[in-house]
Amino acid sequence: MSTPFDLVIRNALVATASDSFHTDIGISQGRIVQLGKQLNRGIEEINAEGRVVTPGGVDAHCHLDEITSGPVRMADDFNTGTRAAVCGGTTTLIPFAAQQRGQSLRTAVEEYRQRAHGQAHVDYAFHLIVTDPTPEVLEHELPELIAEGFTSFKIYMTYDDMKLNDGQILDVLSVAKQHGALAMLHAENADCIQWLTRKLLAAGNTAPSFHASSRPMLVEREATHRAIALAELIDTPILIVHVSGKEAIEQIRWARALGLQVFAETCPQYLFLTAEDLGTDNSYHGARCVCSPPPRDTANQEIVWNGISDGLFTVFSSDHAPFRMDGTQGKRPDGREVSFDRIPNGVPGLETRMALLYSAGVLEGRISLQRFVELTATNPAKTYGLHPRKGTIAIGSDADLVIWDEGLRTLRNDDLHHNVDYTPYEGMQLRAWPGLTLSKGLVLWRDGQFQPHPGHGSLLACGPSSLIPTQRQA
Ligand code: DUC
Ligand code: ZN
Ligand code: ZN
Repeated sequence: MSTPFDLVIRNALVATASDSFHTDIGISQGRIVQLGKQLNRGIEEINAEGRVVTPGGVDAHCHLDEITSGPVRMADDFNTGTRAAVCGGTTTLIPFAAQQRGQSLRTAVEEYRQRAHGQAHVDYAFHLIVTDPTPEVLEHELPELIAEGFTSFKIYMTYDDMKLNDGQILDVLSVAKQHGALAMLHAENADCIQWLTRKLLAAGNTAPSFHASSRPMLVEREATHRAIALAELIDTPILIVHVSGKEAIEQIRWARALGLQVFAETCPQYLFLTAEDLGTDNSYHGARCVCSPPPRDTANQEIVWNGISDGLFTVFSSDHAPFRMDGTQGKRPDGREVSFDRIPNGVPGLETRMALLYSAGVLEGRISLQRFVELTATNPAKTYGLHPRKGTIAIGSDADLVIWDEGLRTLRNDDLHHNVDYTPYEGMQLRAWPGLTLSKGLVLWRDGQFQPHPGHGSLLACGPSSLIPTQRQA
């Protein structure tokens, strides 16, 4: 008698980025080893009859346990962040190892490795954040880290403690080109934001709602254009992160029309929130939705939806940046209501990303199931060099899967598993939620129950991005 599979998922309607097909899925030692009908028995079997099965989500932009200044602390570490991810159908995360100015990049990576070690329920990789591109970083540390599997890095064009000037950006892009890495750009014009902030504060406009006025669309448009020009000068691909609306999208379409390799990411906050969620009065409630770039308006939401459906966007990420509303370490530093420019930036979204797009995208007819899989799993895995191990359902891939439950439900923070005390999407009607999440063959979420396995997740080394033509790689 043939050896049984460790697990067989029967009668699945599997969706990949290119197809949908009915199949059983045979899993052994954490990998998909066979696809086909009427597979041999498994030691364990799950019947997925009538249900859609997609690859586990790959969230390629989230912030966990980052080192912050003053009293502020991120609410999620690698344990609670990956817990929330699993319960929302995400099985691979790519958070950041952020260099602090004056610190070696290598030391930063070691610090984040330690922070994550033994904590994560699912696999993760790191993007680097380069804030101090010294000759040592550019000539030695970055090339060595790229060779070790840290093949992407984020460059900030704003935030005083992190931003690079144009010359520094060119330096980092040139290392990316030479060594086959991918640079991700946070595109907002720092000087314009600073100037507008000064004026707003001087006029006594301190409420969270003024966060949006201090970062209008044009500051994002200008920086997006500049990022594209800098990348063009170096002749290297870039990815613009968290694109919020029309004017930035126009720049990206323009660049693409010229044949430049400019990729783009958007996030749930630009589909489901508007600047009105930051408040229309002086109340502090809107602090919960303060993130950068800020949410825009419903017309911009529609334009972002167009980019979701017509292929403009390469990846759909959460930009989960977890800060609590209560206590002293989150949106109220030291327990105080602060002016808009001092509110920690970010919204939680690791757990809700997949279900929001599945509900409002697939089940409301805006995008196909294939495009959903492409945006939430396959493209992020390809973009950051984790495909085909991650991001697809294929023989040899890790058995990272989601079995979907369709049916109306109301989104409540009380039902979520992050360590944040709110969700910006409280009360929204959803049409689906993951019924079961499998990570490397292990059931971690089933019928509303989380089955913890801290340490089940390990650090992945990323290969070169599939978006970068091979002749560019060193
Ligand atoms: N913006 C960022 O650039 N990072 C974290 C959160 C945010 O709002
Ligand atoms: Zn950013
Ligand atoms: Zn971010």
